[in-house]
Amino acid sequence: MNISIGIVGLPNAGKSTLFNALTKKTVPAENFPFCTIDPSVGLVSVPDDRLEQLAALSGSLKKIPAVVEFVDIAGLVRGAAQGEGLGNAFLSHIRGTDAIAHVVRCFIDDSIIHVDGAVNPARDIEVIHTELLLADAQLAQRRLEKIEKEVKRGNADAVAEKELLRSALETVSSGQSVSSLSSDNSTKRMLYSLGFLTIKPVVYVCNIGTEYEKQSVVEVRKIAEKTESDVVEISVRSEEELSQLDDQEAREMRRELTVEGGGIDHVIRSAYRTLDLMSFFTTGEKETRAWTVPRHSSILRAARAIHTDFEKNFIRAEVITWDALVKAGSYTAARSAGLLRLEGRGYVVQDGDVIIFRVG
Ligand SMILES: Nc1nc2c(ncn2[C@@H]2O[C@H](COP(=O)(O)OP(=O)(O)OP(=O)(O)O)[C@@H](O)[C@H]2O)c(=O)[nH]1
Ligand SMILES: [Mg+2]
Repeated sequence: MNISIGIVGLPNAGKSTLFNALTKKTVPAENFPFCTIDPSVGLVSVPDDRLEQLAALSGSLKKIPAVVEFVDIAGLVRGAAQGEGLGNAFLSHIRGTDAIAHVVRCFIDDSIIHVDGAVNPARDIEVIHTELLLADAQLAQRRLEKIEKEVKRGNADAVAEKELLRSALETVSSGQSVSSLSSDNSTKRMLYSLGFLTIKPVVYVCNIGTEYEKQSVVEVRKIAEKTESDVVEISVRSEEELSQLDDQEAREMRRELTVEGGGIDHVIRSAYRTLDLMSFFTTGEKETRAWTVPRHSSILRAARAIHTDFEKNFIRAEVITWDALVKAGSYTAARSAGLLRLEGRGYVVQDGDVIIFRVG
């Protein structure tokens, strides 16, 4: 399963432009048979220098990065939850994603229409947030009606769900996201599976263009702070233009435009971090590959990321951190220096581990 991020925001905020810039960096199709998705869904590789260094060490024929799926969602407008604009269809696209990249217009350009007449990031964020809260309120209400019969019958699961739905409804009615409701993991999972939108983590992407007021970004940061969300500042249009040049040309152009490098990479990394994911690696002559698992995963969970048989038939693993391996120069050198640790079922994988699985 791919991790997927929905690009959300008002019309003309720069979502599709961001999507295009991101997907120019997309992974080669042959590595990913599922790569041909519809035009608004793209797989983007997570930039990772560790992968490069490990591939060089092993002389790998192939490098396979971790990937994140981005989904370009059409602009939400006030009233979307009531079916305005393209309304509910878009809310359901957001429902299918794991996290939200919220593009906020900060750039000033009179030739690009703003649906509310003027640039105002705090108001824009509020408009989107309100629609998501309304959609969540409707979801809770509908679900409450649906389970009422079971509740009356005394079904314990339904009674517990009703309790949870009622607190979710109360929370969103008071203007708070469902994510503020609980930090306990099993409750969170349940809220996720019920399909709430405001439980999803958010990365704010300030589209600063080539002209903007510093205050705009300050306002976005203030809002993001409340939920400990990441903020990335980029000029989406410049990034899209730069993504069409080769590396050398892009470097020169950046100097001319005084646009800092790595803006798009920040968005990708930030999404990855927001979802509390980490990577472990496998490396050899055939390929070096980054695998994505949730932080604090057990070695068995890591084995499952590769293949369910690896989890079932797991015997033990040989583990080394990526930098120790690169420093040693080769697996053989690392092994003879006693740097490979033997780990059993109880091991908790660390970000950057390089692993050899021994399976029966
Ligand atoms: N000046 C300026 N224009 C931009 C920038 N980013 C995007 N635009 C322009 O704004 C217009 C809308 O951009 P899109 O990326 O299509 O916006 P969107 O958010 O996908 O809009 P909808 O799909 O309608 O919701 C286009 O004409 C872009 O070229 C920017 O950084 N500066
Ligand atoms: Mg668009």
